[in-house]
Amino acid sequence: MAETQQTQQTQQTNGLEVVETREWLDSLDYVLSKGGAERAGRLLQQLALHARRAGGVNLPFTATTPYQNTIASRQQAPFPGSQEMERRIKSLVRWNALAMVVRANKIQEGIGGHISTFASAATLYEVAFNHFFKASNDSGDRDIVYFQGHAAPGIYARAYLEGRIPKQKLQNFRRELNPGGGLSSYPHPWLMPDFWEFPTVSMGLGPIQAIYHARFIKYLENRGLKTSTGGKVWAFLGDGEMDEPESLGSITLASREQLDNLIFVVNCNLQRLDGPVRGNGKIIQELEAIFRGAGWNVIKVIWGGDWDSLIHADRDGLLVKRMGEITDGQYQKYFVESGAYFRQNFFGTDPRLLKMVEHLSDEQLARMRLGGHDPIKVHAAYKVAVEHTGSPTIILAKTIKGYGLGEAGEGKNITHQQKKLNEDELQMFRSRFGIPIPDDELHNAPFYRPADDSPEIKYMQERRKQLGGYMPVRKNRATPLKSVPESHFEEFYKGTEGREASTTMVFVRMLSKLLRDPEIGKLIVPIIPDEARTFGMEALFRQVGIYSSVGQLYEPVDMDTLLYYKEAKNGQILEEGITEAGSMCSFISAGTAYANHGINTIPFFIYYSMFGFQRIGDLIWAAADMRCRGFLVGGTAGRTTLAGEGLQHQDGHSHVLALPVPNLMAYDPAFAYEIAVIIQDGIKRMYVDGESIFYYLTVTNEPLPMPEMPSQPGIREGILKGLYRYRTSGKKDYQLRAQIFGSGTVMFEVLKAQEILEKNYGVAADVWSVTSYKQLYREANDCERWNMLHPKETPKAPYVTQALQGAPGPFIAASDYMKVLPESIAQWVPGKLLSLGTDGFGRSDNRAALRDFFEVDAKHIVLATLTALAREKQLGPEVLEKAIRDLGINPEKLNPAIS
Ligand SMILES: Cc1ncc(C[n+]2csc(CCOP(=O)(O)OP(=O)(O)O)c2C)c(N)n1
Ligand SMILES: [Mg+2]
Repeated sequence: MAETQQTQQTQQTNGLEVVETREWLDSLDYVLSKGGAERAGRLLQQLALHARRAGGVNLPFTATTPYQNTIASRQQAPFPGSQEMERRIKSLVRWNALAMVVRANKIQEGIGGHISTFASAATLYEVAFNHFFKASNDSGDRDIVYFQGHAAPGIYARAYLEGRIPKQKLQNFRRELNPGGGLSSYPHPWLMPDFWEFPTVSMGLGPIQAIYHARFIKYLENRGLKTSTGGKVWAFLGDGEMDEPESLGSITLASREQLDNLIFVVNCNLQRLDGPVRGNGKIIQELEAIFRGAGWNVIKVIWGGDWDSLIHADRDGLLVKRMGEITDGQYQKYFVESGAYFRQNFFGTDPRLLKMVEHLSDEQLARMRLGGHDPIKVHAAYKVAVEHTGSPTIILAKTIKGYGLGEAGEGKNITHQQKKLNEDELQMFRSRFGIPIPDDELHNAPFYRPADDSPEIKYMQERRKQLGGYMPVRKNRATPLKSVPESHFEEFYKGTEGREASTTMVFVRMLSKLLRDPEIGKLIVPIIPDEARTFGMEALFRQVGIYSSVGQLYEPVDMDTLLYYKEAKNGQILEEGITEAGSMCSFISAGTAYANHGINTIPFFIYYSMFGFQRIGDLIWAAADMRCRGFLVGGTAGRTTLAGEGLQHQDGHSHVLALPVPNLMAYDPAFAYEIAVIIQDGIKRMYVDGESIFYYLTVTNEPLPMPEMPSQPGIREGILKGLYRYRTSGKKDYQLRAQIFGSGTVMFEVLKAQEILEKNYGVAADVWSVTSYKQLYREANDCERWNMLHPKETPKAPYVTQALQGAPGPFIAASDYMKVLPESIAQWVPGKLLSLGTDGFGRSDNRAALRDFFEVDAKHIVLATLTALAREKQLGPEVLEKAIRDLGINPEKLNPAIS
């Protein structure tokens, strides 16, 4: 009896609550209709405040909004184009993208390719191509688009319909080496320099680059190097890709810098390669929370127009509540299941929900479109995004992976890898998208392009014409520099006249001179990840200022000092804070501005050499692909030159890691004049001659007297090619001869060894400066291969062989890098080469101790030279034994390479 009473009471309370809720909602509706969204928003804020004051009501924190579209249907902008025409064009693009992959795999099993990524993103791209992507506007500016890498087939398919890519090339998708050429699997400017601008297929590199690119555009504008014209940076990304640390790691920079020129479009097809992105959660909600929290404008495009009337009728929020309960894994299940299953499983939990859809057949239910497949919803979102000011925008669009593939893979876990369709599946796809290809031709998956004067082709051409031309198009938009100013480099040829200077100091001085140059000074972009003081660059703070989009809103603590921390709107230094990845993205933006913006900015990115290739190697690889220009400067370089820092900081391998990057010139200079020659020539090659190369230069912080450039002929050539004779032994009464290579600061140990050898052992050793093993290695390989391919012609001798020809005695190399670096050229050295280097983990100690430990100091170079002579039977082992004793070397010491 008591129980029944209680139930009755609960029902009454519930009933009251329903009535009360309805009254409040009606009142809110009234305010909404009379005062609009803003007024309603203010009212809700006041209500929340009042509730807290009057009743201690604390609204729970929520970073997300309900699982529905951010733009309500009544707010959405009308669609400006012909929906039907655009649907037909999109179908054509879909078909050709699919055919490209299917054909490639028919011709050659296992050649790969992706169908389902573009299938899910087609609407997202097509709406942008037809209505948003600006190739240029009146003032010549344009949108920058980062296309999702493995959606490439769709982008090629469109270019084919536009008449920009011939059928032959489409046929050779992923078979680039076929006669007549083909199309690269993914976006690669190196391989298709007239087409692709950004290599995006290494997940995560697209988003972080887009952020820094958008910021760099503002930098160019604020510094007066570019006029502001409202171009946008678009990045099309995968929802799985958002798990990469690079995807999320810099999003606060975008909001802090108010990058309203940046739009992320995340294709939330809920799947990645293996399966669901968040089977047990909701990726859209998760990303919304992250990006809202970071201050982005978030636009969710979840439900298509088919849902509008249901959502409108959902007065009590039952439907939206149910939408929010379902996990992504379950949504994916609905994509592959029947309408009956959907009805029962999704709506069947509440009779009121079931009632809402009773007028819809199972068939209709199954076809209810998602937001990312609805051009009207997508268009509305883009329009809001491009008009939004004050913060970056992210659009989270829900789609189905493999959309349109049906049984062949729509929404299935295997869909990412699907590249083969049987005839039935092709037929189904063909019919679904209305492609006029007869059944008996389907087995070949032929491409289909209507005539130039067909309504579809005319429409798409007209749309692109209106928007300024085709996309993507990559080209060099800059005019080359006329020359490199010579005078800034001259002082460095003279050396420091006995004063000690580190090569870092030399470099910084050179940079500061270049910054003063009336022609190229403004084009220099110094980029530093919070290391300026480490490199003694703080004088530049004052000289050219640190870039800040808002200027300096505070009184700097060191205002009364000469070198105060000066931030300015037109500041030139990009002081990035502790992010090598972000700094590298700035480097790429500046180093590719010649192509992207027609501006010859010359980036100098200065960082701890250990945190370059090792940490952000993939971005350096991307820079190479992008034909990026500029100078990467590895500071505090060398395993034994950086004193005290130990294992994590001492770099003895960045030059080895630089070897694989084909268009990267890597130098390990010892002297000021070498740096001057390399930088001067580098600017000329990149910005006057327009070569697609960039530079890696190591500089060190050991103060040493910088010598004058020797006056022998060919020295500049030697520096640039990688090797020249720096000092011939002056010893006349020698018994023995040897040749020693030195690089970086270890060169100074080599010079000391030269003296000891002359004085104590009767050895006349010549000293060679090796500025670049990489250059020597590459050139020698080039000769080697030419000789192999031209057996009857006079063989070419590599530069290193020619330069060393006739130099008497064995060869010894010492550097602050791994032994393998000199050994990479051993076969072209005309004699035996013994290499000393710094294999192993670093230690915290001073330079002398480190060089002893790694066996690259003068005494070890002496011993190595004597050993090399002994191996040629010019000395006996007793001399070596005595030398070991005299030099104070412990023969039982630990092997640094493995300790
Ligand atoms: C750094 C990196 N790791 C792994 C891959 C291999 N890969 C290519 S696509 C893909 C799945 C992508 O899923 P998502 O980002 O959701 O894109 P979708 O195809 O679903 O649009 C993976 C793992 C890659 N390209 N880059
Ligand atoms: Mg995905």
